[in-house]
Amino acid sequence: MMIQDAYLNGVMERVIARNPAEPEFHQAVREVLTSLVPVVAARPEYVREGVIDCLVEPERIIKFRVPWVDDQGIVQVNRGFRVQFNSAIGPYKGGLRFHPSVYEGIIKFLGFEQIFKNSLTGLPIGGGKGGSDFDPKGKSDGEVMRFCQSFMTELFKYIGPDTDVPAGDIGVGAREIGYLFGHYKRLRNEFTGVLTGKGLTYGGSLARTEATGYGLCYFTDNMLRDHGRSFEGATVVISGSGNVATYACQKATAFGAKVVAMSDSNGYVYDPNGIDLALIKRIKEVERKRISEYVKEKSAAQYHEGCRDIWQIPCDIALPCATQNELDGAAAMTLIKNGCYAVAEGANMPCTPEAVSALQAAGVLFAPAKAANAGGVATSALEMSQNSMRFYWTFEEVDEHLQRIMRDLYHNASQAAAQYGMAGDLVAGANIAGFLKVADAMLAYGVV
Ligand code: NDP
Ligand code: 2IT
Repeated sequence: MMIQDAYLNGVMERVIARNPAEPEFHQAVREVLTSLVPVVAARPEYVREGVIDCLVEPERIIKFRVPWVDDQGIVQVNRGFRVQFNSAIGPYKGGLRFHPSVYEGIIKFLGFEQIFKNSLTGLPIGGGKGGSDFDPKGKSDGEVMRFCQSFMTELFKYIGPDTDVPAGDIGVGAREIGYLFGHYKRLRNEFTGVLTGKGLTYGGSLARTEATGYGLCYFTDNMLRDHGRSFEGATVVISGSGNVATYACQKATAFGAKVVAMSDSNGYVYDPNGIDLALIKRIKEVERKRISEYVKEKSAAQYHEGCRDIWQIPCDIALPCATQNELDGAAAMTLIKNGCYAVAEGANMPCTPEAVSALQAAGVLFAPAKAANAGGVATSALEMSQNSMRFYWTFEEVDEHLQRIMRDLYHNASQAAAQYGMAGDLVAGANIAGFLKVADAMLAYGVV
């Protein structure tokens, strides 16, 4: 699909030529460039000064070998990445993903998205992302520890509390952050806030664990209320059963909704009585087992093999919280047919471009990931603030900041969309509002 501006279309063609075989990165860039068509018309200096050409090229990419020894004494070799995409408005900030599907294109797409998301939070954080093709599933704690230590043995050279501050993402939770932080501290002989999502005994922030899922529901609540709706009494389907999905389920339920389905990469559970979140947490967080275990203890619930069919369950609100491109055009048509009136992205880029177009064309309220899941990284930035102060806020204080950040973010994205002639289009609004702050900082620096 052509972008309706010759200059932006040329940028897109160069991105494809320079980054071959990285479809997720192309997808993320195309969406942003498409949103920028009215911006370059109104502000030609961004084109003249090369801001957009710089924006699509990472400042730095670090790629490294990660050797480690498994429980059988056999040497395993994985690949590690850190993409330091843009530091115009603050130190690089973004999570680490450990999943077998990770390659450079995935980390680039996530790092690119992170630039705009972090800008939207209103806090001083640049964009970065990292990870590895290591699969923590089925590994012992000792194997995960040895992998994390080897990963940090290389990564520590490139990060720091004022340079680059990683955090968690898929496959990286409290356990992995503990091993990574402990090793960084040992290598540098320094106790600094170099990672976020830390445990509460060693510098973590209250409410960071809950923040992405809670923030997603705060954002969605603002969007729903702006259109005369609410979570109260709504039926909700949530994909995934990890960090984001779990706390989205908790907050949606607290807002009066009934969550009837959740999933993992193998399949989904449907519980007409409403998901028992304590049971999900026990299975996924404590026992690290498959979600299919749920139906062994819940006779009214059903398990279906295959996670993608979760969107066939009728719902009012859908919250995709698992992974990229998990909700395609056909799934969007099914949601529309079943009367779904809102979709909010908890995962990064979970809806394909075809799904987004179909949902928007049908008048379904659509909250894009950059805006809707920004509560996680925003609270990471609050963790950095607390580390700098060497002081901690209460859960309620952090949660209040988070609620205000998500409310402001919703209004900023809405207003930017309206200002550029696309009222109601939060995809365009989030891309434009996120872009403007970063682009103006880049303009101020000149060519750097
Ligand atoms: P977790 O590792 O805690 O959970 C991931 C969940 O998604 C699991 O249920 C997992 O199932 C499922 N999943 C992973 N890969 C696939 C796949 N290829 N197909 C189907 N299901 C899959 O990760 P998070 O909850 O942290 O992250 C979920 C999403 O949210 C990601 O897109 C992430 O980038 C995004 N995100 C996370 C933030 C955070 O603060 N953690 C912040 C903002 C966005 P299984 O157990 O079977 O692997
Ligand atoms: O996608 C994301 O925003 C995250 N995984 C969280 C990043 C962070 O630095 O907290």
